[in-house]
Amino acid sequence: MIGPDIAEIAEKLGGAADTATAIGQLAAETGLDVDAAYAVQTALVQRRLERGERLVGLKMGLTSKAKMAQMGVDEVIWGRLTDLMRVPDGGTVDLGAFIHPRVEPEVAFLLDRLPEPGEPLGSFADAVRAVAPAIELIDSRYANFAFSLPDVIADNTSAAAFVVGAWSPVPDGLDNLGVLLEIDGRVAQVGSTAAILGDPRRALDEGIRLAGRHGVRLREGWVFLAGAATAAVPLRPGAHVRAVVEKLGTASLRAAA
Ligand code: OOG
Ligand code: MG
Repeated sequence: MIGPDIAEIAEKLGGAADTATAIGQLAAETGLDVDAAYAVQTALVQRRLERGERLVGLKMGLTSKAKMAQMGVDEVIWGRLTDLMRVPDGGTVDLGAFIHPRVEPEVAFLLDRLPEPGEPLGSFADAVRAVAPAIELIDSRYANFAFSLPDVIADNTSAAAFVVGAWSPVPDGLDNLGVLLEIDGRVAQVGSTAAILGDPRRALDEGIRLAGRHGVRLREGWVFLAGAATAAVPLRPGAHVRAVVEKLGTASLRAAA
């Protein structure tokens, strides 16, 4: 039997992102399973690298129950971040580049040297140099933001843009910090870092393990987004978005009017 055409699916998803035009789901009709979906993601990100973008990190998805419930998918997933996706803290994003953007509050890690394959993972403090509040802007390339697990993996887990606030040294506990997502000064979502796999540090273990299965190693200097602590909120023109994480501070962005 001939398997799904990885390059063709990556081209469709890449085209959808480039033109900010939604497409229909692809996995069911092409027989895409999780492994093939990661192969599509690799090809999709390769397309960006060929245009001169650089890999700058990894992101986790669906690490919180709120997100799993919102999206109707219940497995932890990971995707890749490139330099072009990064928006400076307090920066403005042009909504014309997106289909139906949503924002979610996250915790980011700045990675230190990670163990070689086979070497035991030392302490979290050895692997992570600093921590920061972050906002992820997700933008599914699928119509109505609706997808199956292989669909969202192929679509680089809806990655579109991200903002990282100021880095701080790793505090003692990261497992129960209050998280707010504010839109125009009003609280839109409330949560806790406990929502991220019980402790966002666990997201790093999962990221190393799951990406490792596909031969991807996390690199020193990379940004690691541990996953949203709350459900995501639609980003409207002119909105000012701020994520607040207790002890870590804030990250913000503005949507152009
Ligand atoms: C998939 C990406 C989920 C998170 O933090 O849980 C994600 C989606 O919801 O479109 O980035
Ligand atoms: Mg996210």
